[in-house]
Parts: sequence; C-alpha cells; structure tokens
Amino acid sequence: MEKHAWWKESVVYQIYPRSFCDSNGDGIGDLNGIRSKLEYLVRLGVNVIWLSPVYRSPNDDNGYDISDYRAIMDEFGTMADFDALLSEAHAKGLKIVMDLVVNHTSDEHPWFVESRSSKDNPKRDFYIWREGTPGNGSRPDPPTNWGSCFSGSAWEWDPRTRMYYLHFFSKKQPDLNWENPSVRNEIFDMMDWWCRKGVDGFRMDVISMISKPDIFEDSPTHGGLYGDSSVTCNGPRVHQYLQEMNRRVLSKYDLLTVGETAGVTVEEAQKYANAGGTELNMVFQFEHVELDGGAGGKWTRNPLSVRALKENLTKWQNALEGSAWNSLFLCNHDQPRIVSRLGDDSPKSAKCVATMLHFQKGTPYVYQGEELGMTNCPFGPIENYRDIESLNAYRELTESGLREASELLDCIAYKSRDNARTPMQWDDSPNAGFTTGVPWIMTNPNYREINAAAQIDNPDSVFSYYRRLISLRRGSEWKDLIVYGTYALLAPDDPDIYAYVRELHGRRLLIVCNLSGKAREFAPGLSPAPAETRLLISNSGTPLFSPVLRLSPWEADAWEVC
Ligand code: TEU
Ligand code: CA
Repeated sequence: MEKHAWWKESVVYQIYPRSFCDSNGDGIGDLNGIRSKLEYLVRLGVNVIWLSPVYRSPNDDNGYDISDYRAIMDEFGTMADFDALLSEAHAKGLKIVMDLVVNHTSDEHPWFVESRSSKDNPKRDFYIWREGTPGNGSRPDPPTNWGSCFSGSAWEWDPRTRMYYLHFFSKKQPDLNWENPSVRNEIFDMMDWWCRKGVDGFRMDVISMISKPDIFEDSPTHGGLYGDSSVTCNGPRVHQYLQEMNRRVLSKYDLLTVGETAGVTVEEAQKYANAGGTELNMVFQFEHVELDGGAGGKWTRNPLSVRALKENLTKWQNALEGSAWNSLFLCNHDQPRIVSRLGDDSPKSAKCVATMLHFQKGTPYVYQGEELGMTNCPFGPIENYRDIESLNAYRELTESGLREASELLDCIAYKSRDNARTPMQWDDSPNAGFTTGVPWIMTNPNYREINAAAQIDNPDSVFSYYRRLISLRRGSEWKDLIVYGTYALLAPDDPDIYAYVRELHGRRLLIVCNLSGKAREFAPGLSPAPAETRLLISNSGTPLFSPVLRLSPWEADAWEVC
C-alpha cells in the first residue's frame, strides 16, 4: 500500500506575484493583492499556493535574483504584509510554499558585494571564481566555453580582482559555491527561519544545478537552454547536499518540497524524489515541455506532438510508480500558455488538456490564469517584451546574424515566458482589473472575453471545469483512485487521442481526450469490457459510453468503468 501524504493529495496553485493582483495602483502585483484574492482560490478548490519569489530583489530576473532572503521585495510590500497573507491563508485552509532560489543570488546581495571586493575576503569562496585562460585580447578568455541560459558566456569578467565569476543565468545572478560549508550553513539557517515563521514548504529553483562539475573544462555542446545539461545539471554532490538539507531542515517540519530539476532524468528523479523521503517529496521534470524545441533550443514554432507527449508522460508515470512521487504541470511562469501550445485557444481545448493532465498520478500544479483558459499574448514588437531570457536571445541571435529578426520574433511570440506573465485577467474593466495604474507589462487584449468575473458563476466555464476536476481529486469517492491508482496508457500510436486507465483495488477509470480539432472514433478496447459505466466529467455534455466512442473535436471524458 502506497504511503499516503497530504502533499500527494494536494492541488497546488502557482502565483507569479508581479502579475497577479495590484492593490496600490503602481502597476505591479503585490502581497496585499494576493490576500484580497484568497477566497477566489478557496472557491477553485486548491489547498496549496506556491508563491514565486517575494524576497528583496533588484528584479533583473523578476525576483529570481535575491539580494536579501529575509526581507520582502519593496514593490511587493512589507514583512508585515507577508505575515498577514500567511495567517489569512492558513485561516482559510490554504498552505503557502515559498520559492527557494539558492543556486545563485543577486550580485547586489551583501555576500557577493563582499566576495568580489577582494581575493582574500572571507566571503570570496561563497561564489565561484576562476582565473581566465590565455587569450589574445586585453584580458584572459573565460575559463570554459560554458553558456548562460540567458545567452552569452556563463563567465563574467570582474576587473577589480581580474578574475571571472560563474553565472548560469544572468550576470547579475552569480552562482553560489555549495562546496563551501559556510554557504550551506547560511542557506539552511535561512530555510529554518522561514519554516519557523510557518511556511509550508519550498519549490527549489534549479536545485539540480547546485553541485558543479569536479573538473571545469569545455563542453562539446555549450549552447542550448541550460548550457550543456551534462555540465550544469545533476552534479556529483547534488544528492549529498539535498540529503544534508533534509536532515538539517526539511525533516524537522511537515512540508511540501518540490525540486525544479532542470535536466533531470527518470533515474535522477528516483533519487531526488525517492519514496524513502531522504531528499525531496517530488520534482518538476522538463522533457515534456521541451518536446517542441529543436536545434535552436526553445526558439522554434515546432508543434507539440500528442504522440511524443503521451510517450514522455507515460515514461514518467511508469518509471516513478512505486519508487518516487511525480508532479503534473503544463504551465508555469516560464512556459507559454498550454491552451495556445497544445490546444487551439478555445475553452473546450483548455478543458481537454486539463482533463488529460489532472487524472494522471502525481501532484497537479495550476498556474495562475490556466484555470480561466488564458492564452498566449500578441505582444507584437520586441519592445513589448520584458523577460530577460527573450530580450537577451533576440539581441544575441539577431546581432550575431544567426537568426533573422522577424522569423525569430515569431518564435519568441510563441515561446516567450512573458506569455505567462501578462496580468491576471480578473474582469473586463481596464487592464482586466489587475491594476488601476499602468501595468508593468501589457495586458492580453482578450481580457474582455477571458476573465474570472465572467467565469466563476458560469457552470460551463473553464474555471468551473477546473473546480470540478480539483474536487474529484480532493473530495470525491474516486479521490484515492485518482491520487494513488496505477496508470496504464491505451493506444500509444494514436496521433490525436490520449487515453489511459487508472486502477486501484479493482475500480477503474477510463480517461479519453481527443487532443485534436477533428471528430474522431475511438475504441478503448478494455478487457474485461465494462459491464457498466459512470461518467465522472466531460467537456461535452453527457456522452453515452459505447465500445466505439464518437468524440467531437477536443472532447474529453472520464468514466468509471466497472
Ligand atoms: O528556471 C530554470 C530554467 O531552466 C529556466 O531557464 C526555464 O526553464 C527556461 O527559462 C524555460 O525556457 C528557473 C526559474 O523558474 C526561472 O524563472 C528563472 O529565470 C531561472 O530559474 C533562474 O533563477
Ligand atoms: Ca502594487
């Protein structure tokens, strides 16, 4: 019998605070704005909130560059505002999981200010400094050919001490040196401080990157999204560090912990999220959201193949069964909107994709606006973008002549992280009710049609559909079957239909999703053939079960089959 746990039975809602709700009219979301919307989350039925970083930050990467782990970002409010949010969330039965960004800090963090001040400063080895290699310019060449995820070299020259420091992300995000026990002590003390404040867990940013290679040498493929993940991810001591973190902090509290493990494989995930609980509860893998990438990394318009998606998600379902716990996501603040990427922007396709995901085994994550069917945004010119990843890529790839500007802009429009970062669409008032001021990023013009006010009382809305999906998992007679049942894929080669069976103690669910704009017939071919069926949910009224199902475009149905 699989061990039960509250974080296995949860549904997590991710908030990107900068874009969620602005309470003071400065055009930037904030903590008091979030607090004003807690009832909305209670109504949706989620029980955990994952807050993207709210710590003090110069916002080079919108808070993923922290300059003080124990203070709140000025734009988001005060520590008193945070305490009020935490207390009110708990009073409403909502847990709060913090975003822990400890692979790197901001270059404005006092640790780095000291570290870069001199070679013999006590904090020097809090970060990763290396001499350059002999070059023919005015200064040495970078120590290796490693690339930053945000374009350019992963090494930044520091003229004061004439050395390079490592940054796998922006040059304002220097990587911490986890080899240094003083770094680990500081991080673990900070984590404990937040746990003693009462937070309910951590989402750990690029935690698979904290252990660097033993030997710093050129990689054959330094480019790509994470640089070369064989260099940047799953390093030699990453599990040792996480086991130490677990012993010294995590095991002392009842937390939800999820690792954002860029570059993770199923074999590594079985260590990170092992059932023995010696590291984390679960991890985010990224293979399924890189299926539509290509030689140029993420900047493509390749379609997301249903067959490839089925194969990958099924690999993860099967590999982690009985050995580790899975997370389920298709949207987050780094990904384009899934209804545009896999659906056809229609509410029906949003419900279809949600059905496909939410009946699988693992803890589901709903990203702000996903429950409304919010779509990608027509940003137009590059000037309308705000994300450092998109802006750096555009500048580097066009200035180098590697990509033609309009063709690249078309790919950025499709894949930019900014698609997920436009203001949350609350109602059809100006700026979708997100702010009374000028928003920091443009509002999607379709907010007049797609917004929470138009959906929360509409039983046919995407919001109401997500609410029913979540209630099936969290409070129905099928709860245990959905959370703990086994998973078996049907029709792996069907190019449109994603169908699978969940089973527990002899009860079976059949989930059938037509992930296409075509009407389709589909014969599940169950054996034994079901003697009776009960419809749990459908995005197409009350379809009748038959040995050959007739599915309308984007139809999704979930049945108990007895
Ligand atoms: O993202 C890690 C990461 O790999 C990103 O590069 C992301 O997957 C990519 O942009 C998708 O195209 C985490 C945070 O989620 C991201 O917001 C931060 O920018 C990054 O780490 C650095 O902290
Ligand atoms: Ca504000």
